[in-house]
Amino acid sequence: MKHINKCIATLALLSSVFTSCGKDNVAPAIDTNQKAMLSIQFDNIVGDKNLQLNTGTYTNAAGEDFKVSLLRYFISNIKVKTSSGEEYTVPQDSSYFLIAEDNAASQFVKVKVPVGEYASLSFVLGVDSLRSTMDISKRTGVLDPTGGMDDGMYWGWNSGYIFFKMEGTSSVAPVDPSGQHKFRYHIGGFGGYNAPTLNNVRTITVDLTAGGIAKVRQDRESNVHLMVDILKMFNGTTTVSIASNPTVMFSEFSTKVSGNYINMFTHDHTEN
Ligand SMILES: [Cu+2]
Repeated sequence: MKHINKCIATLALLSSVFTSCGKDNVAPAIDTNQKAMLSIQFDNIVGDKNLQLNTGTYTNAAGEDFKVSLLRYFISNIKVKTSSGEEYTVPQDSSYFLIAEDNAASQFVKVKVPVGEYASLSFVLGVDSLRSTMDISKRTGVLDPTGGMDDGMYWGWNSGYIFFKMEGTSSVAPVDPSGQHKFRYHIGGFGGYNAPTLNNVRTITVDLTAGGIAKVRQDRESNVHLMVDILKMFNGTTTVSIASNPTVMFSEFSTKVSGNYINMFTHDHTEN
């Protein structure tokens, strides 16, 4: 599978030397004066298959075939926690990332955290309401709605950012003017003043104990390898059918979609 190749690539990148875990079982307290890089990998998959844009054909729980042409989502507000419960919040200004399936580098989120051992991490899928309404000068980089963001992840001041965007084709989707059977899921909504009832800001917590805790040290880059199963967007509490809902944007039904995709993230392993 392709994600294994990615792992190998990651390992090569890290050029880490594997050593045994050692016997120091007592986790030291985190020291915010001593920071090192932590990498979090978002490996997009479809069930037990790697996601292949445009070429891969998949089937959802409704029995509908589909292909994916575009996948993008925002990850923000990252926190890490030690097994003893000490939590560190990455400074918010350095905590917004846009994961794009067509941009391999974007799938590795790099944050600086105190040297330490982390047993869980959490993040927001989307952009919090506070940042969504901040002055434009505070929304730079991937959040800049004016320059650089040619990927259409912004609806406008009142509606804010699109948190999760997946598009593709399916034989059960209606034919659009281009002659393609297209589906479009553009999910956002930060609970702001324009639509106070629609809020798709979702916080995801991932436990790392089973797959390997992250040991953040100087001179190394621990990589937490997450699997992101986009099939979960269709298959969950609500069975999302492409035939019934080929286009979901700023509507009440979007909360059903985000209620499903909160379960996309699982920890596979950690390269320390
Ligand atoms: Cu890996």
